[in-house]
Parts: sequence; C-alpha cells; structure tokens
Amino acid sequence: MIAGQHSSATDRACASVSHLRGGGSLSSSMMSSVAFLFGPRPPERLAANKCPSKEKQNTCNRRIRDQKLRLPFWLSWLFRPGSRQTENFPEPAAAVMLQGFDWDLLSTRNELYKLLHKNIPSLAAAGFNVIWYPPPSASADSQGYLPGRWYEIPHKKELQRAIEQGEKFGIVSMVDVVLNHRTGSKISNQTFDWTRFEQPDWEEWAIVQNDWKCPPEEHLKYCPENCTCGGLDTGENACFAPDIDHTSPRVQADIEAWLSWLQEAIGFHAFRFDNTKGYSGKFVAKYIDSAQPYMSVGEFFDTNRDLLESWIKESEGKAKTFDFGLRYKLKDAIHQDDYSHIMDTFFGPMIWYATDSSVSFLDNHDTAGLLKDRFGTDDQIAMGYVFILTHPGVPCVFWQDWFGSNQRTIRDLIALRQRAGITAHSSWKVEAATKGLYAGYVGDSLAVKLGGGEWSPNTGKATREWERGASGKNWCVWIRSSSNDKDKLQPLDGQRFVV
Ligand SMILES: [Ca+2]
Repeated sequence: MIAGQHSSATDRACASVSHLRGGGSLSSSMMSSVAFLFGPRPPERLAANKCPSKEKQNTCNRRIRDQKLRLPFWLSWLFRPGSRQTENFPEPAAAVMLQGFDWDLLSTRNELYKLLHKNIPSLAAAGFNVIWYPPPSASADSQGYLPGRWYEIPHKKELQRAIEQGEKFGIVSMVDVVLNHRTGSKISNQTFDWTRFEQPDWEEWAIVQNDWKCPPEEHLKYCPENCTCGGLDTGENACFAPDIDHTSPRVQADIEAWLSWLQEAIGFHAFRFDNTKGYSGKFVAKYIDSAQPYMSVGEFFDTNRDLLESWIKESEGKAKTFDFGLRYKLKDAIHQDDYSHIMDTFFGPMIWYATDSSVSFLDNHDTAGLLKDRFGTDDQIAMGYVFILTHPGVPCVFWQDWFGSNQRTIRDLIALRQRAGITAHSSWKVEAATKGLYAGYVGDSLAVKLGGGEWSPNTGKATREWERGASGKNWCVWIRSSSNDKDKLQPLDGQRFVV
C-alpha cells in the first residue's frame, strides 16, 4: 500500500475525523527545516532481488553465495566485498563490549564523540573490541531514541572521526538502531498529526493501524480508523511515537537501505536493535540477512525464558540479546550474599539456556538513568564484573563503570579473560552457589569465587595448580598455572597483575 493509493473519498473522510483530534504532541523542533545532505533512496529502486547500485549488487551476490555455502554469519561478513579495514577485528565470540555513553552524555553528542575518539587507544589497550554508540540520527528528543530523519546525522564529522580511530585500533563500532517507532517531520493533511516522515519519505501508510497514543489520549491512534494505515503491529506498541509497520515491503526496503548506508557511508559494523519487543524478531533476522553486520544484539527487556527463547527463535539466532536475567539475579545474589539466585534457570541468566545469545551487563543508560536502578556500590559493582568478565556470553561494560573507581579491576579482569581464552561460548561449571559463596570454573583455565565463604581450586591438590590472578573484597579469580605466562605478568600491590 502506498501513499498514492489514497482515494479522495478516504482523504475527505479521514480529514473529517481528524480535525476533532487536535494537533500533534511532539516537539516543535521537528518543524525545523534542515537541508537534506543525504536524500533517501527511491524505494522502488530497492525492491527485493534488485541490486540498483554496485554496493547493493555486492550485497545480493554475497547473500546468494552464503545461502549456497551456508557460511557462518561472521565468516561471510569478514570476507565481504569492500569491507573497510576489518582485518584487525577479532572473531565475535571474543568480543568485549563497552557501552560508549550514559544517559547524560546522550544530549552532548559533540563532546561524547570527541571523548570516545580521545579514549580509543586506551580502550583498545584495555582489551575492548566493540563500542556501542547511541542512535545517531536527528531525533525529537535530545537523547536520540525518538529518531526522525534517519539520514540526518548531527555531528557527523566527529562521529566518523571516532569510528575511524576505532578501526585503526581494531575496535568495531556498533550503532544503536531504533526501528520500532519513528517521529514525523511534518503534520499530515490526512491525519492532522505528525505522520509525514522525511529521509526516507513516508506517510501514514508506513505506520501500524493499531498505533495507540499515551494517556490521556490512550483512546486515540496516530492514524485514525478511516485513514489508510499499514498492517497490525507485530509487537508491542510504543505510545509515545508512531510505530513502524514492518510488514510493509517498502518499509523493509528502506530499513535495509539505511542499515547499509550506516555501514558503508558512516562506518558502523555492528547493530544494537532498540526495543525488540516492539516488532517481530523475524524482521530483525531479515535485516541482518541483508546487512550482514559483524555482530548484532537486541534489547528484549525481559527475564522470562519462554519469551526470550521465543524471540531468539523468531530472529533465527542471528542477533544476541541482553541478558537481563543475569543482571537482575546477579544483583540479588550480591546484595543478599546469597548466590543461589544465580541458579534460577527460568528468570535467571541466559547463559544457562542460551549461552551463545547472551550479552551480559550490569547497568546501561536506562537502569542507571531514568530507572535509577544502579547495580550497587563500587564493591558490589566490582563483584558483578568479576562474574560477567570471567563467564561466557559477550560482556558489556557500562560507560560510568569504566570511568569510575573500578577501572583497574575491570582492566585486570578483561586481561585475565583474554589470557585464559574465555569466549562467549566457554563452558561453565558451578562448584557452589549458596549463602555466602559462589564458586565455579570457566573453560579450562579460570576459577572464580564470590562471597566471604572459604573456597580454593587448589584445595586437596598435591601441587599448586592454580595461581591467583586478581582479587578484591569478597572475590578472587584464579588462572591455571599452565595458562599463566609469567614473563608477561607484572605483580601489582601483591595481589593483582596486568597483562
Ligand atoms: Ca510496535
């Protein structure tokens, strides 16, 4: 369904209802007119199985080849035609992520991008190899989570400078893509609401038909009943902005074109899909098939195993997802000094049942921002990182934690993880998870203890097989002696070392 298919009768009927509804509620900043530096690609040129440009032709050829060969996703990405300076990037299972922002920094992008550029060398030296950037497009809010003109990138020069610096140091730049909803640039003469979108240009045909607004207008839709809207939402509704209709082939083509542009024109190599409860995971799989990023992670804000497994299945396992179960159970365990919480295999860590899909974290811009639900004190945060930086899953360090008092601990733990060869897929064996003690082995080379209880991997052994790698208040990490290249280990304060 396209805008040109509106009948004049529909338009009149639509307008007759719409005039009763009042004006839009979005920021007046959306009315500002800014010159288009990058016009949207005509959607008809990007129809399925069409390859209108050289880059798109390459993408199509690659997809066909990979389907025939059934190559692993990351492998086909590595050898894709025209990839930029990607030979320094590690295999994705070895990724250690940094969330490159917090809530407050979102509204000062210019400074954030400069800060990232400045810190790239030290972040690379610390072992980070993926940095998650915030949504880059022009947005109705100052944080970027109400994007409007997708191709308008504020402070683009500074952003690209940071990304290019990352590439030089082997760091993958992950872009946060908000695809559940979008804010219009102009008021529609169909809906009398903010449903005219620019870059790419859409009308109300591109938003879902059951697109309810927030209280006190929860009984109203962005697109009234007798207007020509898209299909039904395939996920949850975001009441604060029009929800995108992902069932529309034209919407799908425009999303794929934009994701390709973010890679080829801006330099991103990985995706973080915002609010993946908002639309079916099958579309995430489709977009990843088209873009073939280095890595993807979805934000499915839930701890329910059934729901998470369902989303992973829908998205065909092509995107990882943040491990909210681990975050909340680990927080409970450390706060209550009761590590049995970690053993919850339904509302607990995804690394129990979907290890390959887990991106572990303690805090993010939401929990530490508007939710005001910080993981804990500095000591509790250190214990949290002891767990996620030694265990399987892809660990993601929060910006405030890296620039806080635990930086040295985090750096030592990343060094231990990488020296021991721990990856997203490493095996994990729990020795104790009780009141006052968590103890376990990860892979063949790390042993970990949390809590004040007594435990050592050397207990009962004739020889001292395990060396203490790092330790702090109520935690200790050991590395198997054979994994410990002592020539490269420099003792620090008698307890810790850096590599
Ligand atoms: Ca939705």
